[in-house]
Amino acid sequence: MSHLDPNAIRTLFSRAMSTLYRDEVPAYGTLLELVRDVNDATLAAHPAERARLEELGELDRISEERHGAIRLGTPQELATMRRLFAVMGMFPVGYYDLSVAGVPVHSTAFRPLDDAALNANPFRVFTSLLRLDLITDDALRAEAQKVLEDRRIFTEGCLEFIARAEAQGGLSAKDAEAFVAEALETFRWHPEANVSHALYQRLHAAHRLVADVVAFKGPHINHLTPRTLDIDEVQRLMPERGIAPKAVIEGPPSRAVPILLRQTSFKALEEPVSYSDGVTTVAGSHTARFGEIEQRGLALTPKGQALYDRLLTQTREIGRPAADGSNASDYMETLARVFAEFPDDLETLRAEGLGYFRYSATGKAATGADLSRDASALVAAGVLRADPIIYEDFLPVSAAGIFQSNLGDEAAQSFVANPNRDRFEADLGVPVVDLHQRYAEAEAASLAQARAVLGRAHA
Ligand code: OOG
Ligand code: NI
Repeated sequence: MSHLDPNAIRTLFSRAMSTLYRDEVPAYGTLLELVRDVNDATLAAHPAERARLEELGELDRISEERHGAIRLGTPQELATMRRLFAVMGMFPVGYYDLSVAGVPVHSTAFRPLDDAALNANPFRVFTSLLRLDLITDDALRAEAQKVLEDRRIFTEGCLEFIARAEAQGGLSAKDAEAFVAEALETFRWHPEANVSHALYQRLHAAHRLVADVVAFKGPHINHLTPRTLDIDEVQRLMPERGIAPKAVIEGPPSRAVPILLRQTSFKALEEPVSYSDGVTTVAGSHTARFGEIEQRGLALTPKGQALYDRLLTQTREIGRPAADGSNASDYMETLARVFAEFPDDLETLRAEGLGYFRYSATGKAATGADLSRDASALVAAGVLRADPIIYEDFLPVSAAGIFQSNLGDEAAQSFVANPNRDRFEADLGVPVVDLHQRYAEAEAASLAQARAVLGRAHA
């Protein structure tokens, strides 16, 4: 029996998630329309960029979702989630400790690994695991743990399809469709909470995020994120469409050469929820779900990442963005000023080893002497070209900013930095893929291949 390509299963899944979420969160549909309008206007104004995207085959799915996010409660949930995403060709890349930023979770991103899979569909899911160990109230921690251990977030059908995919090495097209329908149930919103109103309030007082994970029957998808070609413009236009953007865009400032990842979101909506202790039902609300947009750029080497981290720290020492937006323009100005130190043309970024590049032969003949020269010399000689490798991962400070702005505007609680990657990987059941290694390998492979092409042409 032939199996459906895991990339195709991922596309079935990301489209189903998009439909589900637009249905559940109408403001998200409004954001998607705005993103599409701004992308259309940007492409119309920049024909060369349009032609480049067309050549890359990216044009027809330009405004589709690039990622989503969930928050899990137990190690078992995380381990099963890893198996579920593997069926769709998504694997855990990177370890993000968010305790530093006052959010009691640590995270990874399940995503496709190689270029072909990323091109087919880059959809990723930023997946966090609640760290009950950071909750200091022993009694509350025990109660929360009990609630989490008793819940079942996967349907029986979903678990059967995962096992079948593992046993057979894949799923038929028919099974894949049924699997996606079952998997969708895990990410759905449940307006009936899993706890009493009193317990919800205690969880909420410990940390809003604890309530968001523990009080519900499943890890509702808390946002989806399409790609925008002009994030500043979408941020500016959100209020005109009746949606409230978070105070600032996370990540680097606007630049000639985009680097890493810029993100912003609209603030989470207050939604009706009913709480029950088994006898009485209480009507209340919960704030969790929002919409986000992203714009990606050059992946940075460890050297480039260190420069980014230093400049971001420097910016935030001058002033952190306030949740109410009161210092937003000051913050964005400081960010731009401090980041002036970061080279902003492709040639310098490459020459200084700040970013990762994909090399290819231009078709111009190389001389015998050329063959032994280094990549920079070959680019200078016009026989090789270097294109930026796009960053496919996340940024911990930005992720914390996205979390915070959607947990409400009250003061952020802080925890002592407390990464525990070993624990996370033990819970996950596998080590996470190293974030930099993938880019370094892609660069090296492209260079080796380009050199081979030059060598053959010369021989
Ligand atoms: C995840 C926030 C992180 C991103 O894009 O950095 C994230 C969450 O709120 O659960 O999605
Ligand atoms: Ni996100």
